[in-house]
Amino acid sequence: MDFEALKKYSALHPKPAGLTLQYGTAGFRSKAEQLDHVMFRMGLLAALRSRATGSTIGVMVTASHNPEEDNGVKLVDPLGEMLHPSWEEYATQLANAEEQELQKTLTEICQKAAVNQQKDASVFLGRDTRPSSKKLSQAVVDGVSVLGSQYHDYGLVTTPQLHYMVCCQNTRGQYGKPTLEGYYQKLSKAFMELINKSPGSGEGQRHLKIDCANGIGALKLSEMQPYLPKEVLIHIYNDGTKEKLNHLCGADFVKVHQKPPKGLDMKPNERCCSFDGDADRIVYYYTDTAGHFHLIDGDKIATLISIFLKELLAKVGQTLKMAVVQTAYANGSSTRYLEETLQVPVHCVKTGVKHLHHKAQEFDVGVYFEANGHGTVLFSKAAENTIRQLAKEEKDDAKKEAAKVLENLIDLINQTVGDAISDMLVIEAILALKGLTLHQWDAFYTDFPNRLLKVQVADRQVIETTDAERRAVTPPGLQEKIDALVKKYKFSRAFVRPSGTEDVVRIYAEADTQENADALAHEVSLAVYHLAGGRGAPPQP
Ligand code: G16
Repeated sequence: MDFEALKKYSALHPKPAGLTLQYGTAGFRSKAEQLDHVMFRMGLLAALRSRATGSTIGVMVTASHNPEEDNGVKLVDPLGEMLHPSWEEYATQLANAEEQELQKTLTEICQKAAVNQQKDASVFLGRDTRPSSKKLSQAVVDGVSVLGSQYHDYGLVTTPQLHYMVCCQNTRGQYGKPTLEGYYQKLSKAFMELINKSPGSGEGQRHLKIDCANGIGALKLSEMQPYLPKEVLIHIYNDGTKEKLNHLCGADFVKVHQKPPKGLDMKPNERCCSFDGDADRIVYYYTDTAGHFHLIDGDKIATLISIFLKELLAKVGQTLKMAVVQTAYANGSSTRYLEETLQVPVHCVKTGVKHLHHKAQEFDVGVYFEANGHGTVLFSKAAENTIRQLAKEEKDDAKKEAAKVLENLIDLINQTVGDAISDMLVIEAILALKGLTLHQWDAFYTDFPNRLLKVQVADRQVIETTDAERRAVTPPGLQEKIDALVKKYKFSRAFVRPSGTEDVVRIYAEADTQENADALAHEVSLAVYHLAGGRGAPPQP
């Protein structure tokens, strides 16, 4: 390591003394002006991680669903997964080391993680459309370069595209070509083959309105459009030319507020969906003829995909083990439907794609979705090989056809991480193949009335949770209070947890009526405010 160069470059990206930031649910997130040193240091860390794994590592500059003024960084591991938890700790140490401790901290990480500094290193970079992203991404380049690592800067890409590139690179092209063209070609080819099999194929066009949250999704969808079949007409809204990123639009806004985004005009029964700021989440919605808004969130997406996969797996006659992974935010009605009606095992894990992804890897076919629309499907290598072999060699025509559909799905799904573009195409293909309208899909089950709220506290880390975040362990008395409040309402539950991407505590409540869910969520938010050091004025109903 060239410590002189390190010192020189680090001085160009100084750490504000005393500032500490935590590696959160999906990397670091903060106000953009606080992040220059974090980016430089994550460039350093990516180079070390690359040497430790002997693989290319990804660095994505984005704060996803957060406001435009924020920014953040997500690190991508060799197969396109989120950074391994053992390295999250190193990331936090490195980000928070004061200037004079930087060299020592780096040396310690190299020792603990047995990094061979003679090895080559390679880093892939990407960034979202935030005004601050370009400069912050240059800070990553400085960090990567000062440790002598190679890098390839993809510039503006969606987060899942970067995950995809990293996986393609490290599997030496087995997963696909590590180029945007390769991504568009692989997905559109699989999509085309699926759509051509649908009963309505050739009978006119399918329209879909997409709210791109004024973010990167708009750019990349436009690029992909020429690759898509003419039967599928996508209409892009909130493309970032007029309004601010994520402002009153995007998947997070639609999910939390349960209402349409600004800037997208909806006619009854039109198919609409929203991406989030870096296009790794998607939710669908429509209004009925009476003008009522209907949200189809990640839980319903998981259900649609599970139904379809279960039918196909039954047709190919394979006893592949399938399961669904959710978080505590999953609507109770979805869990019940999956377990009781569909008879698919469901597992609940902590919030964060890394936790869902990890659990889903335990099954032949693991479907994971957060209610907020972040999710994908994982196929084990063995399951994928079996399916591909059946698609090629099976004698029974019906079985062979089902295997081919599964094979196309495997190619269409971005198995590295939740991907709004890929998920949208998967959903469109399933709806077309099954001849389903959004109304029919929505009617699979009825969500229990629910409410999501946020409360600001002085230090959100005072709340510690257990049981996949469904119970609070600290501060003392909070869980007892929540239990007492929940008892007041029928068919109710509630939980609280500190966000790992925003400076807030999140509150979730379900009850028998919307009024009761709202009341319960409000009462729990007051309990958090009073027992966990609320900031500002108490929450209002
Ligand atoms: C990230 C994570 C998601 C998580 C979300 C909210 O999404 O990737 O798994 O659900 O943050 O996390 P929290 O409740 O801890 O703030 P994104 O789309 O913002 O990167």
